[in-house]
Amino acid sequence: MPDTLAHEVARKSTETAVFDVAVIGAGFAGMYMLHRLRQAGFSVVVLEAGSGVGGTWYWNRYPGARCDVESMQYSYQFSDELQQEWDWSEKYATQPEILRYANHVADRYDLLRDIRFDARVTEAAFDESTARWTLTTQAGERVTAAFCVTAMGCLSSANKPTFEGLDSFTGAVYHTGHWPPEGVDFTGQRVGVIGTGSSAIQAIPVIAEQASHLFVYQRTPNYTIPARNAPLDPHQREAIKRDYPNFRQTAKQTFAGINFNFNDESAAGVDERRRQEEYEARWAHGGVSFMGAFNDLLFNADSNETAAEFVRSKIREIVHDPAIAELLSPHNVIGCKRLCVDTGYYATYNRPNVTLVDVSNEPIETITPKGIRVKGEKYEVDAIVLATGFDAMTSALNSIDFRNGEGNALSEKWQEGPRTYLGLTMAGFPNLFTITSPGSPSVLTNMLPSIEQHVEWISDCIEYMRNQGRRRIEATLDAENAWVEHVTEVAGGNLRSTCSSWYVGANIPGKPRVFMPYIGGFPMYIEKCEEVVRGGYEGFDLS
Ligand code: NA7
Repeated sequence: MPDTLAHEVARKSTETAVFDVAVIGAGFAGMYMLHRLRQAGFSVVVLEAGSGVGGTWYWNRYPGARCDVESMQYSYQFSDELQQEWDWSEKYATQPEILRYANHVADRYDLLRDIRFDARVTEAAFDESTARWTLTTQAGERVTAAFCVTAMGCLSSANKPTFEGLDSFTGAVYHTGHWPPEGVDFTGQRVGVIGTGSSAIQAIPVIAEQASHLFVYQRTPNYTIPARNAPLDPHQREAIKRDYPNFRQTAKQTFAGINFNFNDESAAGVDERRRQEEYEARWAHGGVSFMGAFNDLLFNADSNETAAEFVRSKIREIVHDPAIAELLSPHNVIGCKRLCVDTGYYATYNRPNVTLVDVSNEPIETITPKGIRVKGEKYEVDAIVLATGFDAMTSALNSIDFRNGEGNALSEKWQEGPRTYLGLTMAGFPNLFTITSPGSPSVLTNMLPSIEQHVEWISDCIEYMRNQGRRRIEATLDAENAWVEHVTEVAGGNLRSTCSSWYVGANIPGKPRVFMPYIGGFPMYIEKCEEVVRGGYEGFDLS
């Protein structure tokens, strides 16, 4: 451990403040990392680009923003008092409620005193002679720490495609992932939404109710399942709370770390009547558990097609105009891109003030001062909403100039795609830990338990080093190579690696095509992490 007990200098000082651990990001990962390390007696600073806690839920304030994991599961479990005292109001929590929860946690554990807001880290350099990281923010503030932990989220770096003429547009332009905190009232406005991913699918029904006219520019349709959201029944909520430890434990034993009813029959092994019955029940229940209808939906293309066709039949049932229904119907593998969850999405296209514009064959031609031009046709709009997603999983890390002791950049190491050991560390970058990075289950699981598992692993590791009198830890290249090979091999057997999704970086021109998250399942991943610890941090050099 570092020679000094950390001491903080005044924020505006020109001196470099000294800590045991520097954490980047104050979302759910950074907040728990701070709490856990502080409990273990370490001095910690958290550097956060935003002006408040909450990460994803701080930035994504677009209309209709909600979590697609049920609220009783999308919450911390590290403290039973915390999970007992908080009452979620709906089956799926809204963004404002999740942000209130994040602030409640920050207050409850007195986290704010160690978080520096409006502090965007731009550089991080490791010094071999001291075995310490020095982090520099955009404002020129510097901190040094024995360990650096990144907690920047997987979907935090907005993808803003370059549309010709966008700068000339005289109205307002918003990105769903950087929504103004004060909100936007579209009443009486003509609005253009570009994109039909998860964010757009949540925002479109809400914007359509406000706008005088809504134009939706769709390049690729997506599958979405009704949420069937409702206020939480207090009796049900209390029943879960009484059984919370078991409830959480069962969730950890599932592939995605989420409790939902998984049917262990194969779609290929049952008849059409049985398939329809199961799909109907799942459609009526709502949410992502639709993909748990049969056990082979992500492994057998024919089985998958039965589920896909069921959703298309629902679209045809809901949407009155058959041509619009066809345009809204995806023909790729269902669940390959992340399944969306909506409230009234398809029915929104029956409204007279909503127009679906197909940009699948010909992209948006140009943005003009007054609107959007597609195939020679001009659509006058007052505001444009870019619901164009994120440069997922790698961009937040690559946006910081991480340099190791030899001056080599992390972005160079990742030029051909991300390479990590367990999605937690990288060979060549000592004393650097990354929470829910590529190579870990992260976005394929319920993020909260995944975050907690990473935070606890990292914290235990740093404690172990202190107890053993070690100052430097680095993943070996062999261990990293073996893990990357394993991650790639597991992905190969799953239909999810076959389509052009952000999981493989396909939404960003020029990004290397690598299936980034680990798709071996949460239990298998936890077992691997624990095995590494049991083996005395197998695959790491400690000195
Ligand atoms: P997504 O799911 O990446 O969706 C982005 C959407 O924007 C998608 O429909 C894209 O079409 C569309 N897009 C991107 N660039 C363009 C251009 N240049 N022209 C037209 N349309 C474009 O992001 P979300 O924010 O909705 O959701 C991200 C995750 O957050 C989601 O998976 C959940 O996990 C929560 P494309 O499909 O690329 O043709």
